[in-house]
Amino acid sequence: MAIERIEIDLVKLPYVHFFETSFGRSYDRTFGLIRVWEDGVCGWGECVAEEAPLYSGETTETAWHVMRDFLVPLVLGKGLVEPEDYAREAAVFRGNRMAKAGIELALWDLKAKKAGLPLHKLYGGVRKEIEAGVSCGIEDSIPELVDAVGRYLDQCYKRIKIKIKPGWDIAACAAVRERFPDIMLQADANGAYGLKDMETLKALDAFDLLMVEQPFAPYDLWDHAKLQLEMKTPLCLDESILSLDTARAALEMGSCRIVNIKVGRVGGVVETRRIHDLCEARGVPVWCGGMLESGIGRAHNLHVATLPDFKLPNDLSASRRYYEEDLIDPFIELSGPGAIRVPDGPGIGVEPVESRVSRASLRHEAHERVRSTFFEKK
Ligand code: OSB
Ligand code: MG
Repeated sequence: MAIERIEIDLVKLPYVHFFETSFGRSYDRTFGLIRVWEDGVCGWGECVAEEAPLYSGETTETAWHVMRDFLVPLVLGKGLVEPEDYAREAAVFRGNRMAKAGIELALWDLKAKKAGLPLHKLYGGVRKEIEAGVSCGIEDSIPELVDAVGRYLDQCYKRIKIKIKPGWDIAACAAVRERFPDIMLQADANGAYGLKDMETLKALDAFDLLMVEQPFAPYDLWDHAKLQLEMKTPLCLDESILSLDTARAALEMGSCRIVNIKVGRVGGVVETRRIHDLCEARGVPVWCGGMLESGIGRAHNLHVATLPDFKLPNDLSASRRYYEEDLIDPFIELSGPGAIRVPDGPGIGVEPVESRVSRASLRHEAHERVRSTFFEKK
């Protein structure tokens, strides 16, 4: 069989509360949704590229362009169905990993649905519940941050991550740690620091953090290695880890002791599993990062986080932490203190609600299987 039809949507959802990082503040999220159809069965994927090229060089519009003009024709033109075949063929195109991952995720969901299995079974996952965590943005004041952390703890989250940037770091960590001496706490800089900030970063050792995430720029593995030598807190890399090769370089250079894996950032589940297996073999724990996904991307993340080396709490929270009305039914909720049960239905195991998707959609395209001269020339 072959994929007969691919639909792509550009969707916009408002956040329940603004989300601010060292990149700036946002009030809503625009992202891609992908549907692949084979024989009446639909696989769903989410493309996590953001509106502006801040976290990554990709944007919603570059991802749309790459999906529509290269990846969709590749799948339809070559009759690809298997996610591994697609990943191998899509690798001829450089970069654009979030665009690649969005389509690969849809193919994984389809494959699992055809097999009647939840994705975590297909992946060889080892747990029924994953450890949840919440990522707290920068607030207008430190008391507001401490209050926000307190509310998440009241909702039974067990691991809190706070965003830091120059001028919102030591005081923020000190205030949260003073009010909540025993919680699992970590900090994420999204690459906002440079070598001149070594002393500030070293001072974070005082707050008993689980890790400090991505202090320096994505390409800067070398300076992370220098900083890690001088800090007792483990460094974790997020933006730097783009592929198996960058993960291997980071581990061999000593740039981090923990790896954040995001399926979108590394280009799909095939590459995710390669990175996971490398880290596991080298005794380096990983955890699943988030991109404020809707329930569709979030459900995909839940399944990925069942792999054995996902040993630290993930940036995976309930639907209501992000959105008033998530796109799926039922919403994702905590199943117990600091935990989320992984859905057990076929594929992602949650139902996207088509009416909510079309209400949130800014743009929709459907592409049918036609002969592609672009690929026939090769
Ligand atoms: O650095 O982990 C990050 C959101 C958008 C872009 C980058 C990051 C984040 C988050 C949100 O921290 C994590 C989540 O989805 O809960
Ligand atoms: Mg991060």
